[in-house]
Amino acid sequence: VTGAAALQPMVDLKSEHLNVAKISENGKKQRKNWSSMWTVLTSDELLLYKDKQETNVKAGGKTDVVQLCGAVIDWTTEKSSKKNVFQITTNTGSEYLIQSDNYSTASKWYDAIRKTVDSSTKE
Ligand code: I3S
Repeated sequence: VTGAAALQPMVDLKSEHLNVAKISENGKKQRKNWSSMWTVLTSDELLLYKDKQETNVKAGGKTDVVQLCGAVIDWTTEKSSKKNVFQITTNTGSEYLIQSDNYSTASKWYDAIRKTVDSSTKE
């Protein structure tokens, strides 16, 4: 899914601000830098925006795109001292930590992303 179709969020999950730190890109370790991102889950991608307003910008507004096909998602207590942190590792070797201080928010996103990983990987 590309372009306008990728901007169509799944209806059953709200877009929301989550704390995100990209810790490696294509297998190359990066310095951890947490930032609050506006996250949107589509049928096969997690879209990351600097803020909510950017979702209205059709081109170039996306800060990052996490490809969920073939990705692995797991809770982690080792990669951060923060609570409620899960990691997404993409099939190209990029690693993201995602966190919310609110457990129900974090687990709701974990469950939805894991389902999306499973369904997009089977296709
Ligand atoms: O894994 P680290 O290096 O302990 O992660 C911390 C750093 O990213 C730190 O930034 P500086 O390297 O600029 O000090 C952040 O402020 C911390 O939040 C990171 O640790 P946590 O445990 O919060 O993920």
